[in-house]
Amino acid sequence: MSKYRSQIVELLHHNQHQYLSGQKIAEQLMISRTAVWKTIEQMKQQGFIIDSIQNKGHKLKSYPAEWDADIIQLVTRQSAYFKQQYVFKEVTSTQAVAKEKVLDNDRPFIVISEVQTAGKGRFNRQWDSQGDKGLWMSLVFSDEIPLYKITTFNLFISLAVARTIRSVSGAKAEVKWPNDIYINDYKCCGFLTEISGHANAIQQIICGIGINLNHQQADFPAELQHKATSIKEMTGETVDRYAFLDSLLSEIEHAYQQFLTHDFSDIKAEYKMYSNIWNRSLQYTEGTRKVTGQAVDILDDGRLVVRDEAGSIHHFISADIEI
Ligand code: BT5
Repeated sequence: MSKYRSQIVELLHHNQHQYLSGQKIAEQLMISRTAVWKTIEQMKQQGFIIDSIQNKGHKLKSYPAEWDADIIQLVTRQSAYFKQQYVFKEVTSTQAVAKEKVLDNDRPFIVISEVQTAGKGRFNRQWDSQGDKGLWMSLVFSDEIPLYKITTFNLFISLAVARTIRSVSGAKAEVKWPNDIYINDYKCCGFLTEISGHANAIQQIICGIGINLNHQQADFPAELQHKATSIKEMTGETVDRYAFLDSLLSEIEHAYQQFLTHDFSDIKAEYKMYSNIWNRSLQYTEGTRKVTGQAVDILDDGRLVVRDEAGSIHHFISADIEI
């Protein structure tokens, strides 16, 4: 791969509204015009759509369908928090890779993969993660956090994901307590939070997020077709993965700072407005406990309060809810 690729990607990325001449690129990077031309030809072969017109120059029209490490680096470079990213074509699970990397990395980082061959949900369930359709990523947060706070982490993050989907696509994304995002009662995102630390405090949070961006219904395996959706399926518009990632990271960073410095009670009113479980009778399962009833509140520590059909009150830490 050309050693000038990342610099040329950056120049074209920042000048998408205009043609940049080979001469200008060569001068800016202090390289030969032949090197520019060769690199651009290589990029085209790798899936970049670049309009090249003689005497006018080159204009980037669209990105490769697969995640491109150079563009991810440009997007994540805006991040005030995550300073390192690992981009893969295929892994078993970004969560598994993040857990390996956390052993010798005490700074916040991101793991993204095009495909996961063994993406996982909670309790070792499977997460369907096909190539070039979604965003499969693990975020590693690295701060000393008192143990009692962790029960509200998912609530802050889910609000950030729902806000991003709404602002980028206009789709009415709703939070399904404790760790899913739904659109029109179909699941389009799930996440999984794991922690490492010692007896009194958490040192790292490894948060795996899966978001269906550009699937069509037929792309989902049969068993998911009646319950999964993607943003594109709901809006009809293809989601620009890089713009989405950019917005998502800034929403998540903002939510994470809020999580560190505020209590859940400060965002509870907004969280409740984004939530899709109120005023409906649903089935709640936690371990062997099954309750049918209506959610009536969320406590400040993140526990859900459900009133069953006989009027008794139940508290849940992390139930599965059938919608
Ligand atoms: C979750 O678990 O929803 C957490 C999913 C986390 C996935 C991310 S992707 C990046 C990172 N790396 C990983 O390996 N995992 C994380 P849970 O609440 O247990 O829901 C799992 C259930 O969701 C499955 O049993 C299916 O019914 C359903 N499901 C599986 N794949 C789906 C998909 N792509 N879209 C919607 N629903 C899906």
